[in-house]
Amino acid sequence: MNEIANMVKTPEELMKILKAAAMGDLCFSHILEFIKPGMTELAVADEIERTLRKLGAQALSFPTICVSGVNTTKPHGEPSEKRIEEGDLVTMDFGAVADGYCGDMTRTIGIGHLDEEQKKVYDVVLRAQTAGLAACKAGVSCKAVDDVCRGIIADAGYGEYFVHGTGHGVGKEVHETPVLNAKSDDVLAEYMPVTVEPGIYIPEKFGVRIEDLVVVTDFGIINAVHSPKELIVV
Ligand SMILES: [Mn+2]
Repeated sequence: MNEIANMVKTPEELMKILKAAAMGDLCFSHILEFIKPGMTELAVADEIERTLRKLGAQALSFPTICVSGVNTTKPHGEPSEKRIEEGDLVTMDFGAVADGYCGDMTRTIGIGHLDEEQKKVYDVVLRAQTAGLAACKAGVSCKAVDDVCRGIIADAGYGEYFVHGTGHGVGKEVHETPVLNAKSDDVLAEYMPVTVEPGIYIPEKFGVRIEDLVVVTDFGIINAVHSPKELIVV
């Protein structure tokens, strides 16, 4: 098991993580106004990074992901010169560093119009993510949280397409312990910041991921991310 002292954060550290997350929310609301069909993934990724820096980010938690259409099938795809088109899903995964601590959030949105399968998969990921958040509480095993997300996605028939773990701790580094996956023996404790980020990636079609960064407490979570999660089509 990983060292609990490294996973539980002080109030001062948690405030810095909340601040980084707040920058992410402001950035996302700007991007919803900014993003238009015809823009390249790289142009939108650049705008995300420019906006985070303008908000006061001292650095980025990791290179921004902005992928669209078939590129959303790669969970950690890099933004390309591909233009964002009507009918695309767009997945944006990004984070600001505030006072040395990382933010991390992901939202997937639609452009113009979406088909029934895209909407259905979005709904499954959202239900898995919501249930995963509801399962997080001090004393609960990280594997149990992963099981909750994985179970909902498997029951919907997409189990083979959830190809990564459910989440991770966050701090000075964007990927810290605990690890929320099927093999983890970590247990959640009060004041651990963790992400919950299930996804479904259907080869040659599209992918969806939704990620929040939350602080675990004895009664549940305090969600540091407030951006909407109902399906947004711009
Ligand atoms: Mn993450």
